[in-house]
Amino acid sequence: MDMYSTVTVESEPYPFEFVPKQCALLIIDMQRDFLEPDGFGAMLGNDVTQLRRTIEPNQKLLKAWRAAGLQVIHTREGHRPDLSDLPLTKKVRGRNKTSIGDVGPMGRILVRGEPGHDIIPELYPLSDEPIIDKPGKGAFYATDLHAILQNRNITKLIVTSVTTEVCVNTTVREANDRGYDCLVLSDCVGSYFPQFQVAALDMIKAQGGIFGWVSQSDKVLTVLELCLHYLLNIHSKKSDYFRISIVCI
Ligand code: TIU
Repeated sequence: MDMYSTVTVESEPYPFEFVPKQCALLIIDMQRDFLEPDGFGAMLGNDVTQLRRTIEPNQKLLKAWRAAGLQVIHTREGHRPDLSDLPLTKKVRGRNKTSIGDVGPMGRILVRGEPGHDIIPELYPLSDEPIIDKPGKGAFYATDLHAILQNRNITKLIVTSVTTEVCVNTTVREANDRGYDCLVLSDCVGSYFPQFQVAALDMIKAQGGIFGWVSQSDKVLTVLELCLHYLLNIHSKKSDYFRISIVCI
């Protein structure tokens, strides 16, 4: 078992199989405006603690995924500063006094380059991890995500983050129509609304996994640890062999 072999994660509705090197961790919209207590989400009256509980499990998973040398991709929802990619319908929906593009608690709301639009420091991308800037809810709409995944030979996705019924669900549905298998980790995705968290996960795994699989991060961590132990064993066996060869000479 190594990063190029098929591994199996206990999941619903049945085990999820993937080759680690052909699977990307897709972290959706862990942005300050959605998660921080003084962000746009909180300003609208949402309970950000429902999202913040996902930070720690995502950190653990991200650390292990990076340590295993696997691919990580981050997304951010937001718009050009001139708002030319913002549909009027999205701008006016909700009839809020302050909306996308206006000055909010952390700069202009959901505008690229503004502090609130950026990813929270706890999960900040490394310089070699692609960030997909998306104008919509789905990460495939009007982005180069599909091209990046194809160029990197990625066939499966582990999808995490926020919010479960909005950008996570939309992205998983878009991924399905493009031929990707998706595993969603319930402790790593969050919704402002507990009832939507349950329903959104149920929708993914219903009907034999109509949109994908659902599991928890500890199940993925266990599989990664097994792969790493296997690789460490191989390396230590190789170095034993090397030492023996030197002694014989
Ligand atoms: N990232 C994402 O889900 N965007 C949202 O607007 N989500 C809400 O739940 N509002």
